[in-house]
Amino acid sequence: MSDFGHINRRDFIKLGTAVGAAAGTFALGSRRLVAMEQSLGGQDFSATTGAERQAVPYTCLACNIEDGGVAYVENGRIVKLEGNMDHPNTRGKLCAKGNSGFLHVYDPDRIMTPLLRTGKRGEGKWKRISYDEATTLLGQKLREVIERAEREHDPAIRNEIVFKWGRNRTGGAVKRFMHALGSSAMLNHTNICESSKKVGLEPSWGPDIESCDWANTKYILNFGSNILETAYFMNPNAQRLVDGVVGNKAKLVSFDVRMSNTSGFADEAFYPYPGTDAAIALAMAHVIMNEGLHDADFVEHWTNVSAAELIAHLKPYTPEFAEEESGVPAAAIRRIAREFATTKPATTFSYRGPCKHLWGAYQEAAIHMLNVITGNVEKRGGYCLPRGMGWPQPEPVPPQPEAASNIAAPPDYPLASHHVSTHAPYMIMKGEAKVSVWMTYYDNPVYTYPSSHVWKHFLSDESQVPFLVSFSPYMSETTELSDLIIPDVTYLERHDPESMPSGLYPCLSIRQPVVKPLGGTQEFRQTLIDVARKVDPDGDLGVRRYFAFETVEAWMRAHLDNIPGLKEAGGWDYMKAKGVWPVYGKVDPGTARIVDKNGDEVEPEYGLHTKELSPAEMAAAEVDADGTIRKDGHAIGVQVNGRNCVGFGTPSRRIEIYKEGFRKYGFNPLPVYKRLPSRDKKPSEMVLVTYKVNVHTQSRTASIKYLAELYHKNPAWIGPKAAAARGIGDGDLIRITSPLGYLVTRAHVTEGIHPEVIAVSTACGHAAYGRLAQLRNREQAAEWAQGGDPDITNNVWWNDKGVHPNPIIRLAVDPIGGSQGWFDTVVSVSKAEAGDQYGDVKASVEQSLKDYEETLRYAYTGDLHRANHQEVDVDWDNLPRPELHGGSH
Ligand SMILES: Nc1nc2c(c(=O)[nH]1)N[C@H]1C(S)=C(S)[C@@H](COP(=O)(O)OP(=O)(O)OC[C@H]3O[C@@H](n4cnc5c(=O)[nH]c(N)nc54)[C@H](O)[C@@H]3O)O[C@H]1N2
Ligand SMILES: Nc1nc2c(c(=O)[nH]1)N[C@H]1C(S)=C(S)[C@@H](COP(=O)(O)OP(=O)(O)OC[C@H]3O[C@@H](n4cnc5c(=O)[nH]c(N)nc54)[C@H](O)[C@@H]3O)O[C@H]1N2
Ligand code: SF4
Ligand SMILES: [Mo]
Repeated sequence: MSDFGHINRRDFIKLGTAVGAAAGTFALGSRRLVAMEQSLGGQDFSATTGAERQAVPYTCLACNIEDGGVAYVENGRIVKLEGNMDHPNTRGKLCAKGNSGFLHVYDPDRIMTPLLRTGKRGEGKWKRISYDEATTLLGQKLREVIERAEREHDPAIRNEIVFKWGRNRTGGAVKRFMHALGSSAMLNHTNICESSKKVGLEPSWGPDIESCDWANTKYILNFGSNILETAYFMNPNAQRLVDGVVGNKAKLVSFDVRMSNTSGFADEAFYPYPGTDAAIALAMAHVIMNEGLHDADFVEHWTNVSAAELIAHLKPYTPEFAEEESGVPAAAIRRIAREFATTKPATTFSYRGPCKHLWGAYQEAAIHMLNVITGNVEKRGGYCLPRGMGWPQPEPVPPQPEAASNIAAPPDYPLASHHVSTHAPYMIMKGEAKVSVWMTYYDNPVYTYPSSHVWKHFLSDESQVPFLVSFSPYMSETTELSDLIIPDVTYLERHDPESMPSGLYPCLSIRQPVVKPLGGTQEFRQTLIDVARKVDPDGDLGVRRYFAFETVEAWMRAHLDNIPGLKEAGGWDYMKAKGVWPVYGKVDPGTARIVDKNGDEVEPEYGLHTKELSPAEMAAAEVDADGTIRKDGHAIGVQVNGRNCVGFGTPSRRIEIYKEGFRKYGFNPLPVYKRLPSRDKKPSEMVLVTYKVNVHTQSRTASIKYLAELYHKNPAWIGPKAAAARGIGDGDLIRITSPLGYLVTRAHVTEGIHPEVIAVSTACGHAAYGRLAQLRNREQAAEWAQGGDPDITNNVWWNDKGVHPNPIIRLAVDPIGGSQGWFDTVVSVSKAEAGDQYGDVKASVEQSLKDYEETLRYAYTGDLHRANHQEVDVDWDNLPRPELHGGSH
């Protein structure tokens, strides 16, 4: 970084001289120079006047990593974004998506006013109405449902109010709203995201994700995460991965089914057959345990299994077996296992690659175990617990709704603690739940879900969904089907509290309007306040009292003004000025580490599980025979070597490699490898996988000009042998056919992929989301849109918007974690047929309905469950039914 600054400065002087001489503005150049000399960021100057630009901190949400940013505002317009140097995990750097984030605000196709449908659903005919009219209408619709529930003395009727969200970073606002209305019918997007990872981890050690100490590690095993481009915590993780690999000379070994940019950066990369990571991880564990390379002390004291039990369990998982399943050579598995166990510190990382399969939770649990048996947990340079911070919900907090909702907690998936949202339309179409009002927030299932055509079919049907409301500021594939749109503002114009465990320093951050919401638009929180008041104008329904905030800012104060430490620093006012708390130190320009006043590194805290319970906490506590410390019926810690430690967030406070909760429903309590149906495909078939790219976020950046210019088409990656066998050449038009239908795209022939895999990236091929995303940029903007920006109308040189694969991806859910098996769809690939057009996509709803029935067969209540879990010692004829209550599981 110091070199960078140095070179830049010299260049800058030259530039300043040239510009200054030409334009006669020497003073301007030198003023900027001073700013650059003194700081790495945090100040910016007008290019025209030289005046300092207003700097307003915020938290990025161009993707979900929540980096800290600073917006520079000139004449009321955002002119530049940069990373907040005070954010300990962002360290002053934003990625391409983050840097171009202000284009979300100025998107000419942004919806600038509430809209009421006038034509048929999806026809695109709208009437502009005011926020007052829109919130009144929604308030009435909700009140009708609540009144009917009261009249019929049936709280379950309230569950006809459905709220489905995708990226919900509202700090609990939506849950508060739904609980206030008394409905449990909340659906998130986590089962299409990474829920089986969470369900593999939570019962193992408490939290749903790991935080690796990349920068200080010596060895990294990556299973199916594209850390440098995507991964949860992309920017902060990518920075620290580079710190570790380049700065600390750590070795990176990467398993991905294709040559992702992370695999390309690795010392060694392997292409396993999709869904076989667990076989590889278990084989590595087999080697480590059998060769005595494990951390015997950690296994004995910190897990709920013994070394002997593990060795017995791992017996069948030899490297030769793993080679059979995955194609990764046994010798390599053996060698890497030894290296991983003997290089300290070391860590694994995994994301969607392994877990987005049938039985994905086992895959994650198997990978997790590698860190446990090698004792790398909570060590500097190791595999650490995530570090986040909380904030209180303002009192009064609405109680949990009385009645459980089937669609929020499908009883066939009792372990799926992050819901199974993919199943909702199917369950409703089968009559298992009823909808009166469906609200969709930051959510675009008609584009982002598997068998996305089913969502279009479902949400278009007024008999299934009588009233559909969207809060989106963009006309997405889902929003265009709505009856009512009450547009939110963008993430740069609204308030949210945030805390993301994106590094080893826990911190809080905020979102605040860096400019006034454009054109009279209103933030979602204000809409919630307004609707709650209109549902319950007199307070007789008990809804209004939970939204008694005078302003949204008052709501933020209620979250942040009384947090110990932050309160003394100034609470909300402090956050408005700084954007993040606490500030740990400064970024050292030479090492990019966080340092104190003396230049010494501010070390993150490690060994969180070994923190000792205080005498006050131990008072009246009891210790059971296994060492678990209990108080008031709760496990609060564990005794290890005579010390009373807090331990992990599991029932025994140890790491539970053995999960009794899994066994209860006939799943294997220990991590196992299950051969997937896709592993037994015909040799002529291929497995379709999808992946994300560095410059796009899900369904929501195809309309961002800077990003679309960088990446707008997504030809299918296919290996040279697979292509040759089908007579396919690079760039040829091809058909990818699944049991649901087919799509027509182009081939990108590359060595960088497993020979039996075909990969199509997501984020392209939009059928809505503004003119640029659809390449209809020469058309006029809609009358409800912001309009303007000739850059989009006249300055687009590409003519390919890509092809979206989701309609042909089959619904297939992990019966444990409830997660969609994105990477399980078996396809055939051929040259396009006569008459095929690039971009053709056909998919059958009927066939998807059959897939729904098929995937239920794997659920613990289904006929295929027992056949797949012969080995589990459980009373198969008397598996329990889950206990359901309001809220969720
Ligand atoms: N084929 C394939 N499909 C995938 C994936 C994949 O890898 N491959 N990845 C999956 C994953 S991991 C996830 S998490 C999901 C994500 O899928 P979704 O949860 O559906 O999320 P997004 O596409 O990020 O955004 C949803 C919508 O939010 C709305 N929106 C955008 N900005 C704002 C705003 O400021 N305010 C409000 N109120 N709304 C806004 C827009 O209408 C946008 O379409 O997609 C999944 N789908
Ligand atoms: N740029 C960008 N960053 C993002 C997002 C974004 O949209 N854009 N979204 C964020 C979100 S919501 C999420 S959930 C994360 C997801 O972060 P990641 O999980 O890192 O990203 P994905 O592209 O979903 O999938 C990761 C990789 O899995 C590989 N893969 C597929 N099947 C297998 C398999 O069986 N085994 C192995 N080993 N690999 C396999 C794919 O080739 C792909 O490269 O990214 C986050 N960060
Ligand atoms: S990684 Fe995500 S949160 Fe961070 S700067 Fe990029 S878009 Fe913003
Ligand atoms: Mo995700």
